[in-house]
Order: sequence, then C-alpha cells, then structure tokens
Amino acid sequence: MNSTEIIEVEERYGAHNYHPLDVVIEKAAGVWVYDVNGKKYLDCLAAYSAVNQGHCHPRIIKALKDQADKVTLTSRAFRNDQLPFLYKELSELTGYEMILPMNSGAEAVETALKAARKWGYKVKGIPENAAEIITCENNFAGRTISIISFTTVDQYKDGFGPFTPGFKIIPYGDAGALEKAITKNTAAFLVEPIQGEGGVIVPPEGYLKKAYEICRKNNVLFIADEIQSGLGRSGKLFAFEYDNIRPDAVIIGKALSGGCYPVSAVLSSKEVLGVFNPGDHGSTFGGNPLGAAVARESLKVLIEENLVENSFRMGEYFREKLRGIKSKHVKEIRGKGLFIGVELKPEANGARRFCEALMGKGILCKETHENVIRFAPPLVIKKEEIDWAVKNVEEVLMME
Ligand code: IF1
Repeated sequence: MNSTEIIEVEERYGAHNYHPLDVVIEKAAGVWVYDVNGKKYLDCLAAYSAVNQGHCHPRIIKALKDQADKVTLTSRAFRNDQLPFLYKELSELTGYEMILPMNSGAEAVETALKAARKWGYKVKGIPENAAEIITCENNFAGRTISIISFTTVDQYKDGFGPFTPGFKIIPYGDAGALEKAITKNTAAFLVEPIQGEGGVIVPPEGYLKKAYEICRKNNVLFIADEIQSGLGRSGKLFAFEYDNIRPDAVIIGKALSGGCYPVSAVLSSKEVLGVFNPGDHGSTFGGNPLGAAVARESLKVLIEENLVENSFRMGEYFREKLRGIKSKHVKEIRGKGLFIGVELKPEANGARRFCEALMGKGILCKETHENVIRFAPPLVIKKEEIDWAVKNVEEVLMME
C-alpha cells in the first residue's frame, strides 16, 4: 500500500485527535526516518524529545529484546531484578535519593502533584484539602483532567470540565508574581525550566534561581517538569542546571527510555516521596522490568556517548547557522542546546506551511503555538547533518 492508501485507513478508523503531517514512517535509525515510499527525512522533532538517543539505538533495542525474552511484567505485587538498579543508577546520576517510577509523563506529573499535596498536609501542616499548587501560563504537563485543570490553552480544556481545584496560574518568568501568589497553604510550584509547547520559551536569566529561593523561603516545594527539557535536550543533563538550583522534585519521561518504551519517574527525597505508604499510589506497568531495563540502557547511552555535551555544542552551532539566515519571516531564534524555537512574525501566516515545505525538503519539524517552528533533533546529530538541514531551512524561510 502507498502512503495515501495507508492514510485513508487511519482516517477511516482513528479518532481525529491529531492533525499529523502526511508522512507515513516505516522505519528509522539515528536522526533519519524513512517513509513507506523509501523517502528519507531528518527528524527535527525526535518525538517531542523522547528520541534523544536517536531512533532505534542498537544498544537500547538490544536491551529491550534481551529483557523481553526473560520477563516483561511482574506487577508491583512482586519484585523484579531490573527496577532496583534503575533506581540506583538514576540516583547516582542525578543525586536524588528516592524515585517513584511511572509510565507516561502525565502519570509522573500526577504522581508529583499527589506527593506535593500529601507532603503539604503531612509535613508542612496545611489543613486537609486546602493545598494550593502554583503553575505558569502556557504550561504543558499532559492531558489528564487534573493537569488540564491548570492549562491556559482553551482547546486543551474545552468540553472536559468540571476541573480539579487547588491550582493557581501565574505568568511564566515573573518571580515577583510567584512571591505574591504564595499563601500559607501553598504546597508546591510546578514549572518547566524551558517551556516546550509554550513555544520553546527560555525564561529570563536568573528566573529559576529567584523562584527557587522564594520557594525555599516559604517552605514551598520547587518541582521541575523536565519531561521534555531534561535528559540532555537543553545542553545540560537538566535545564534547571543553568541556574545552579536543586529542585525538590524533578519529573522525567520521554528520553528516559530512548523512545523505546513508556517510562517516566519522579526524582525526589525521602521527605517528599516518603509520604507514600504501600497501597497509596501506583500503576500496573509502573516499574516493570522491561521498561526498567530499557531505561537503564538509555541512560547509559546518554552518558557514555556524551550526548549532553553534543547537545550543547551542536545546539550552539545550529542556532548560529540559523541566525545567519536573513529571512523576512523570522522574528526570533531562541533555545538552549538542541531545544530550538524559530518564532515567525505574524505576517508569515503561521508556521504550519513552513513545516509542510520543510517536509518536501526532507526535514520533519512540528509547529508549536501557531508561529514557532521547533527544531529538536536527536542529540546524536552531527555538524554535517546540521549543515545540510540549514541549507534546506534557508530555502524554505526565503519563500514568500
Ligand atoms: C501530546 C505537546 C510537547 C511535556 C511536558 C509533561 C508531558 C509532556 C513538558 C506529558 C508531553 C507531548 C504530549 C504530546 C505532544 C507533546 C507536546 F505538544 F503536547 F505539548 F512535547 F510539547 N510535561 N508532551 O512536553 O507527557 O503524558 O505525553 O508522556 O499530548 O500531543 P506524556
């Protein structure tokens, strides 16, 4: 079947909760994906930073296959020989002493919200059911009803009410707004160190540090959602490192498994994650041995192949080359590491048409918030691949 026929099948049976580009991918390796007609594309989305290690990384695929031949799922009613070592290796890599494993990013965010509330009641002494959690405008933290309860994107909540109470929303990047929003019942501040879906928004210099200090002063948990910005994407292991802070909890997902299996986790302390007693929280697949084996190898690949450093260097190079393009459409080029956003002027009539033109040139990107083209390739990308990409990006950005 050709791609048109395959798309017809998808449109016939699938719910229309996405509007994907009409590229039908059959296989992938490294930074490249191949459609059913054999056409090759440079993947500049990396599945929203879930494929930082590159598509189908041989070491991660081997770990998946080897473990799949042994045991895939035990449930947490029993123990397995992979999860303890994922905990240990994550703790040694990040310095966090306690970990709670889940599957999707949203589940890890929900876990962090529950931990923050319970910590608020049991440790901080907030009156029961009065806990408040502060989040930022233009956040994206997942699609569950509690998480969309604090989204500022109307479409994400349209038709899904009633919503979960207990959330306050403040402008991103404004530490003063955080100070003003905190009350004696505030349990936590949840923030993306770089807002991904918000349009690759890098906060003002020192914002995270100021916000962190305000949280410290008010005994409020600082929780970093690093599901997209983490694990090398920003040119550091975690984007919060640019401000030299140590969040009370860090939420990770996506590239934790190299895009080979849903694995997410909350990294924190005994004081915070210790509020969970047996039976309080969990999930059927959370902490399963297959995901744990894949995540262990994915972390090893990230570190042993120096992908964080490559993200930093190649990100600097990519942004510098993009800044060399003199297109009348470009308003701003921003980002850190290989987390890059090219914001277009309103008169460019939106980023979608540029993404479609880039697809024609063999580059896959995704627009975000109408006017931003996100460039976030796997962290294994090489200089010559960036050179090739920029030549094609320039041709597209010079179009009318
Ligand atoms: C979709 C967006 C990106 C995330 C951050 C938590 C989650 C995500 C910072 C939840 C997930 C994904 C979800 C996916 C598309 C993608 C996305 F466009 F939706 F907003 F990346 F920007 N925190 N982001 O970025 O993790 O439950 O998805 O594993 O829903 O369309 P998840």
